[in-house]
Amino acid sequence: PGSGPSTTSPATTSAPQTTLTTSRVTSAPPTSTTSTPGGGSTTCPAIPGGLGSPVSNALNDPFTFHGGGKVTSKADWQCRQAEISQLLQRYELGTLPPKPSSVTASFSGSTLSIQVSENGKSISFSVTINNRPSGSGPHPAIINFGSFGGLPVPAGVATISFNNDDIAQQQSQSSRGRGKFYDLYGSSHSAGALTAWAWGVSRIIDALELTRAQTNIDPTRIGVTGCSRNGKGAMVAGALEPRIALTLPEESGAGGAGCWRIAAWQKAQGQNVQDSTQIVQENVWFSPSFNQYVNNVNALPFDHHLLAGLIAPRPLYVMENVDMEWLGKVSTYGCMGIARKQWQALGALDRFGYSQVGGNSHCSFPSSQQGSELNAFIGKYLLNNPNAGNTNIFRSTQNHNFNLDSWSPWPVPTLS
Ligand code: MCU
Repeated sequence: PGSGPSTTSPATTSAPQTTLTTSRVTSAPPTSTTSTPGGGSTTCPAIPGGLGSPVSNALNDPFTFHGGGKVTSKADWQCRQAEISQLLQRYELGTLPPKPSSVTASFSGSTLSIQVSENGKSISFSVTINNRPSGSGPHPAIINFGSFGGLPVPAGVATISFNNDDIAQQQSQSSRGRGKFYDLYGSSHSAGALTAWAWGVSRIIDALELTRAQTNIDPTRIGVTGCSRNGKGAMVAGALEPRIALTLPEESGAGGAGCWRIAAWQKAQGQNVQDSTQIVQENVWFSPSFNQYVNNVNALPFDHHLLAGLIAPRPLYVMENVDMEWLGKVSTYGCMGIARKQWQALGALDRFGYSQVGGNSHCSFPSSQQGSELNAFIGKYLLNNPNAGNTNIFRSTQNHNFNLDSWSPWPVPTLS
């Protein structure tokens, strides 16, 4: 009892698995110049308009472009990531603005002050840098969202406290369009809070690049973490900001490490899980543009395995809690188990971790994830210690009887 669904394949729904919508733009040029997540630009297939993908309760194929072509190389993967980012922004997250025209920063005591101007408007915010290691450096740092949870950060790594609510509020529906991001871009900007926070993380990294000599922090070795709603934020920041070197979402659940389709299926089995229809009522984490799809998530050209895939092959370590049904424990297990196939395709399984344990209350980090998991990820990817331990992790203390392959009925290529 209570051990999750016993069915091992996607729920049978009447939705056909291979029907393309008719809204595809056929006159689009076959290629376009795209900025890839790594910051370069390359010639990529044009992104057709419309939902365009098969309506399917199985999770979308990461290795097929929106227009139907196959992803066969690492260069293709960069194009596919740029496309997935655009699709997520269009239908779920809202638009991530480009780097503003002016970003300046100063560091004094432990306070990093950041000023941003765009289109004649300005905002400023600050973050606190604690535990700056002594020694020559430069040193890595982990940006921690807000005040929930917090990871035990090992010696040698500074912590940066980011008051994400200052950038975009998250009290309730009434928080829509409130916070410094919206002071700069307007209260009707399409970005939901998760996107606005990711923008804020990007400005922190801009500021760290400008103040290297003062902070002695290495802007190429920055991790990001947060728990629960702020874990969703950490996941989206890692996905949208390629300068993040290590992404560490803690108990992010639905809207973070969970997939909409799997949560919908769990809910249909009678489980008390947060799903897309509820989450947009509760808060303003997503763009208003997502509202029209929350009852029809099988039509989306992505799910959160592809959000995670924006990070691949950068390292990602996802922590979840088997005791929290609301977060969608089957959904995060399945979603991340399938996300992992993207690191597999890139020959980077030692950069992907999913660990789901129990016995701890929500956002109180359990010691069972510390020594051999969290410390291994931080050691290897922020402290440059190749012998920090095993980082190829996929485990849950509960057997969910979840058939990963039947929810991902596509081949995994080897990309080179
Ligand atoms: C797991 O994150 C959220 C969850 O999505 C909400 O439904 C609930 O209200 O709050 C969680 C949270 O942020 O707890 C601190």
